[in-house]
Amino acid sequence: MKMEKITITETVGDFIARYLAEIGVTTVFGVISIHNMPILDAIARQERIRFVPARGEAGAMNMADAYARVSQSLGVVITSTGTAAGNAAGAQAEALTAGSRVLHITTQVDIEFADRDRAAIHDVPRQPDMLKGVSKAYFRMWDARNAVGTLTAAVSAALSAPTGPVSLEIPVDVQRTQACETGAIHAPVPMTPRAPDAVVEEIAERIKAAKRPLLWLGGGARGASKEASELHRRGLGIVTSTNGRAIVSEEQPGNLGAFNMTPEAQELYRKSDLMIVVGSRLRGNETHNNAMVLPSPLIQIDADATQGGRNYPVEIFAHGDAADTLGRILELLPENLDVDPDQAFDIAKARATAEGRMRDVLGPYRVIADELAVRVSGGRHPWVRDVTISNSTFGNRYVRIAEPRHGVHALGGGIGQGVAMGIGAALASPEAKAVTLLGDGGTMLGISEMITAVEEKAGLVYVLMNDKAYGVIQNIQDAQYDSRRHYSALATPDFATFCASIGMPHRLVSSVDAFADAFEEAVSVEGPKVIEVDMCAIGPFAQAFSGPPAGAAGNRT
Ligand SMILES: Cc1ncc(C[n+]2csc(CCOP(=O)(O)OP(=O)(O)O)c2C)c(N)n1
Repeated sequence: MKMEKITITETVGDFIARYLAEIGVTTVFGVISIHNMPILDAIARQERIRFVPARGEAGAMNMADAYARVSQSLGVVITSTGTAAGNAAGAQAEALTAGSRVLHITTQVDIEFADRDRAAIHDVPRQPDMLKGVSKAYFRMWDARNAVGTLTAAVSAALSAPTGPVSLEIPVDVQRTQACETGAIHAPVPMTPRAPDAVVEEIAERIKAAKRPLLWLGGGARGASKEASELHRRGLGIVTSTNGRAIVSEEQPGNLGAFNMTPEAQELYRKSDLMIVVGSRLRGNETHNNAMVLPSPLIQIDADATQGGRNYPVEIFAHGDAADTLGRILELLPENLDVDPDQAFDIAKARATAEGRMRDVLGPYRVIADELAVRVSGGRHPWVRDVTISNSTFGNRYVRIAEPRHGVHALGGGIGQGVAMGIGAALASPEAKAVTLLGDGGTMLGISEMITAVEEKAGLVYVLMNDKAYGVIQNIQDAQYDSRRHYSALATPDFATFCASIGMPHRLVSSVDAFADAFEEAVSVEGPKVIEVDMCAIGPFAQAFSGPPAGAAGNRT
């Protein structure tokens, strides 16, 4: 093979650090280890990237995930081989579920020992299999000559629709070798699929003929706010998944938001003569496991070809980018559609009814829900939520957000990711603090990252709903297991003492009337602060929430 002439200027570790900075990465999360030190040492020496040392790889992954969601750019996490990469896997499952643009750079033992089960330190012989299970795509940088190609491919894969976390293994000896000279580094440009003209034309015709058309927007339509809002203005009603909230402003009366499973929503679906689902998985917990009847005909637009007709039979499937496809449909539509003028009023009524019913369930907590509902969107805060009753009831649907990127929650339903997600969201939002809703059970999984929040002076308000239990589990035990409350009582630290020991400001709220003042104070101080809501002092919700599966009466998780 003819070797090209190269000028050796840096190691692969140095090159990786330089590559990331050149393509615009400013923040990287991770945990240092012998197997990633050539990269992290280079990041530190080059001083172009902020490295956030997390307490664990799961937290680092959750931070990178939330950072990616809020910044709408690449989130980067660096872990080590074996246990470290495994620690990140649960959090990466969530990034995969959410389709987050995450680059997971992990490592490998020296290439000579990799995949051979030769018992090198940190070796997991089938690490690639593990990574493949939680990745959109998996890559290995086999040697220095692969460096620019593999990095470009991995970043492109993470950013291109359908977006998702990508794992890249870089063996430690490869990191240490001299890099090959490369040309200028170009930031990868995401590729988006384009729906065929004939399909776009057919969808436009269907819309023109419909009297009560509805647009169901999922997280995949987050980039199509302008187009979806214009379709709404021309006459389409809006309903969203929890991840598709605020793509069209929820201040619009014709937007049902994520109250998508209530009896009133189902009545709207019965009356509708066309639904177009854009960028949504139609998840089980938002469709009664796909048993909920949606309007007919059903049309689907998705950048992910594998999703075509997966959960519901559809008449037309457009494989295309949401913004591009909706934009081209708009060009074929009249300024105002000839639709039933009652539909927008029916939607407003359905939303008000659902919100009223939800507030009734809250009992005393409606004071906190109302305060957050106004403050979160008004202050343009990212709204990060762990899996806790307060999110399942008011957080997921009632508290409004100003922009879709502000909504961050565990789509996969895994508890314990909120503490770290709050940090990632905060670092991606220097303009407004990330407000982060936690349960005490979830907090225990991520609590070590509160130290990271303090160290990084992350602009955060943690609202910790402390009921000293796995509350939702106890409610399920009461409803389905004759109140046998096994394993669901929870010993937690005294949070005030814990916070004091790590330099985290803390305030206990024992009456709902004290919440507004505590919140005001927390958003106005620098850095993070915990507001602990003492639910044992305040008392129960008016109605117990017993989690999924959802009854026909309304939305659950
Ligand atoms: C990773 C993970 N482990 C376990 C569960 C099961 N689970 C669902 S909710 C919950 C309790 C959460 O408790 P807490 O954070 O205190 O919130 P609460 O239910 O009290 O509102 C548990 C254990 C889960 N969803 N995810």
